[in-house]
Amino acid sequence: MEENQVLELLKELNQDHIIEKYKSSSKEEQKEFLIQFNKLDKACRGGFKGYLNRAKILLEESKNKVNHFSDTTIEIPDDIPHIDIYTPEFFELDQLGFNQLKDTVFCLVAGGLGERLGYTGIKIGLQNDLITLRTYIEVYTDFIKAYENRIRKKEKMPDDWYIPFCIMTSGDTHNETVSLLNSHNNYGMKPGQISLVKQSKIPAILDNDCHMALVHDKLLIETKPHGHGDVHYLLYKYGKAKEWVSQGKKYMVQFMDTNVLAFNCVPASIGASVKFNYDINSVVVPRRPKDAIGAICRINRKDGTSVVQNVEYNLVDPLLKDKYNGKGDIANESGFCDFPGNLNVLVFKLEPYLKILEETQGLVPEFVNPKYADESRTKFKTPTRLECLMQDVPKLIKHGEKVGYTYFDRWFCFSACKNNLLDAIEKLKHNETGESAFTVERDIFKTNERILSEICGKLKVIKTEPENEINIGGLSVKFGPKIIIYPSYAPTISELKEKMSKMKQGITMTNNSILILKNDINIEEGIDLDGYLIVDKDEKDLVVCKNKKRVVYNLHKKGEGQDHEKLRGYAIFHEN
Ligand code: UGB
Repeated sequence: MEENQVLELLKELNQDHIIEKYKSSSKEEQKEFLIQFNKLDKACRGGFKGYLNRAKILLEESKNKVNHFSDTTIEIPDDIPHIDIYTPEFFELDQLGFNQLKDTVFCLVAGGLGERLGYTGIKIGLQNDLITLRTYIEVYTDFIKAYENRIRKKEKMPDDWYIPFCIMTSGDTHNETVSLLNSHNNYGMKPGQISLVKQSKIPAILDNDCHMALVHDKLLIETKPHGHGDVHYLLYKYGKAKEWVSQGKKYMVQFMDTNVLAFNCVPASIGASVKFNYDINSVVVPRRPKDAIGAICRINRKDGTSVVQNVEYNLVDPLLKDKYNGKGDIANESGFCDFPGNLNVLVFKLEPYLKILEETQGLVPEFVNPKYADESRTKFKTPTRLECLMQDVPKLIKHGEKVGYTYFDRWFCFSACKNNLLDAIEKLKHNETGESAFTVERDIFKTNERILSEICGKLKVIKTEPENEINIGGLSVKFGPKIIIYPSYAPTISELKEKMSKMKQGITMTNNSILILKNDINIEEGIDLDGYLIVDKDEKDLVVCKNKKRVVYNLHKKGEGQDHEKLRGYAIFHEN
């Protein structure tokens, strides 16, 4: 659009404050504005006109507190299969899913800025434990490479075969993602294996009249992220879903940026999609009150139909108060809510998914969530924007595609890094979930300990000395035995269990020891550990390691240390 068309459109859209600013700006600023305006017009679905029209309707509804659930009743969805990880059913699904991995693609949504976390870099570049210092992206690519390795071990695959890995970036994360990938040689992925799709930010809105916000009084429109739901539009727009279907790929797993434990349940979730013939399958776990995860509810409509869907966390409390228990988001006797929680680990059968994209362009419904400045609900505390959610694809289906949910134990597959240290401490003190860098690190060790002892029955921890325990902001945090299992050692729980079952004596370790298992190796006899041990080659005899090496956790003063240490409030040092 040329200058006069832009100004006309601004007039039509009731943006006189921008026209005024335009007129009082320099030629240089005007030029920059016109470039931005044209880019944003393309980025918004339906251009500025479409975007602001939709915003107007949604803001009006929000102002009037329109309740989209008014004609509905809410029930606990009671038909979600609970996959008991201790039973043969889990291993059947794990194996079934593993068999599909050669025809599966992975898609990571990583466009979020992580405002609650307050990390300076992109979240996938953050170290998820301080012992190996592996970043999130490193662990994810390690899983994909380990899957490929095991598939090649089982069957002959063409040399140029790989599991495609797509990453959704955004204006906030794209450049850093590209440079992270470049500086690590794409983490050993093959040429063409990683594809990036970039979401655009969209205009921020000042008030119910849809005046657009300008950046710090400059002649530039302020922009904000549109939400992770953009992933579907981008997979449509860039032709990725179509490309994968034409390559014969069958399933796609979508996942979020900071939950490495999700990979414990990925193969079994694909297996559940196969066994129950789900077109769309979401992983769910027990949900704690006030958790920042959506609640999966059965919604019965007035016309007699019903649907099981995610109710996003900001809506859970008022909805349950109004429609369910009169009390809101509270715990039952088990300490959890009656409704399971969403993890955004989504498994799609690709053919029906592509059909949905072709019919809808992957445009999941938008919503608005303004923080109002006062009771009149006309002005906002900070500019707002429309958002959309990746878990809302079920709202697009028209042909009876089968939507399912698969329920796992929470400790097994969920621990995300979302909150800064202070917020996490406050949440934990109020018995809420911390979801921060130190809770993820603690949970990785604990989960591996439980998998080896409870699921594989092969770990004995001997308490000989005090736990590594530090006091973070008044909270006592125990790290216990630190076990790190690389995907290269066992990319699936089935393989881990098999390897462990062949280990004659199993693993005995003291409660402050560190054990790292790496590479596709076999340990025939077992491990007896009091210290720090990396096992990365075949071992026939009992591996006895008594080196008294320890990892010591040292509290940091506020703001001290490197960024990934600041986020945790501590650093480690290796003691000999
Ligand atoms: N993301 C993008 O790629 N683009 C965006 O514009 C925004 C985000 P958040 P939140 O299991 O923990 C989700 O902000 O609000 C990426 C689910 O909606 O962490 O915590 C971003 O990079 C909720 O139901 O999401 O809520 C990240 O990878 C529940 O599943 C992902 O999207 C919850 O996560 C999520 O972004 C959870």
